[in-house]
Amino acid sequence: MEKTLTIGLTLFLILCLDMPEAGGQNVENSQKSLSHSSDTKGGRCSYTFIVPQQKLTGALCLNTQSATANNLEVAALRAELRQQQEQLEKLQGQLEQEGALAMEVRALHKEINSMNSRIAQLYTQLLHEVIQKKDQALEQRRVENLLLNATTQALQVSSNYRELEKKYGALTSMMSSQTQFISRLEKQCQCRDSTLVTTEPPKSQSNVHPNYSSEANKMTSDVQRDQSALPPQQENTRGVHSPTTTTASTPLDSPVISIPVTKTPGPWRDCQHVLESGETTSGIYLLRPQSDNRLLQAWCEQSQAQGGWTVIQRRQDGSVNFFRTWEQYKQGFGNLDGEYWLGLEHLYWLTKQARYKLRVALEDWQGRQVFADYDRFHLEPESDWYRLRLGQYQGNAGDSLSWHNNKAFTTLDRDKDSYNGNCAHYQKGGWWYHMCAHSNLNGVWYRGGHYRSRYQDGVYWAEFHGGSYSLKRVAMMIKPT
Ligand SMILES: [Ca+2]
Repeated sequence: MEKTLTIGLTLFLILCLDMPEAGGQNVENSQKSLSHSSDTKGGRCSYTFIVPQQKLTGALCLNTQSATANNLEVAALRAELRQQQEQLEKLQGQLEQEGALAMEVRALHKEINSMNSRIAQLYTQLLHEVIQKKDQALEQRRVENLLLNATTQALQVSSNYRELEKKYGALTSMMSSQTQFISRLEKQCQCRDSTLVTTEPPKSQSNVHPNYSSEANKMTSDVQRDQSALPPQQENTRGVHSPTTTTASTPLDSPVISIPVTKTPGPWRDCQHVLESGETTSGIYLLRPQSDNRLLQAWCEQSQAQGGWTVIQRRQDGSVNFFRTWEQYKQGFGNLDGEYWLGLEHLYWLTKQARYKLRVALEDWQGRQVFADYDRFHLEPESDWYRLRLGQYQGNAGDSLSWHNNKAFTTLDRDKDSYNGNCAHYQKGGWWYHMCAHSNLNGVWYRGGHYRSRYQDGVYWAEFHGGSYSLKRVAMMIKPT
């Protein structure tokens, strides 16, 4: 029994020496126990009970190597640890580098995104500019087309104008030749048989002025509608010449064509010249004022008021429309055997060659005849709009023309009057209007005297019958004083 205990103690001591790492306190206790046991070797035998401090489980490793080997192993482990730490540091360095790279990649991504956005923006802008340029190109093409159209139209108008000019020239030439032809015919007729009366009616004044515009014809229709019904004989005689007669007639008689037999063929300066030449028969004569190369025909009134009167205007049946343009009033229109207007240009040249007086002969629907004389009458040239120059009034009709003295002539297409509007437009005829009052012998010929109209547009002489009375017969005549 004692031997067994000794072996057990010895074994325990070995175990305690082999486990230096088990705990400092236990080692110290073991050493104490050992020294105590040694002490007991030399003396009395003693024993010690060793109680394990903790329960050991599993296998117990018993190292039989020496402490040096352990130290070497520890050193090796430490070296490995350092190596691993170095590797770890290296890896960390690499990781850091990779992190920087990742940051850089992210920054690059951002930049790429930004650039993409900018490219998209630039692309949109480019598209917009392209569209805008296309629009501009379209607009330019449109303007070019418009310009081309305008140019084409201008060329067309120019071409039409040239054609009209040619036609006008041809008509003028034809008119001139016709006038000369008529003149020759008249001379031949007079030379062949001075006792016979020619049966060939002369060309009417309207044929002398063929260049009436379609606009005027349209207006003629308009005015004709305004007038009351024309008597049947007017419809029959319009444009048709009555049989020729040598019977002297006053301007207030029924319209007849009269080509008097003359001792000389003319032309004469005016009807006073005709009378002085011994031609005492009233009718149509060929005239040519001094300083004027153009021939004209006019009715010479040789029986009334000592004769020698050149009739410049006549109204008697409403067969001719007087609502006409400036050019027509300038050249003259109507029928010499009926209603007509001699023409402002002829009047200008006639009254330029001497001092003339004017007689206005009027007749109402009761047959009462009156007159208004002005001791001086002439017109300024067209450059002054054929301004009226009148002398002193004398007569029994009342003075309805002095109001218009020194006034320019006004037509529907050339307003020269003092009124805000155009008197010729309201009163439907050209006249030397001051304002729209007192007289207009070129208005609408209303049947029966008093008329109803929106405007004062009848053939009226206000100082005779007022403005709303349209006279039956009217004639304006001039004669040198
Ligand atoms: Ca006016």
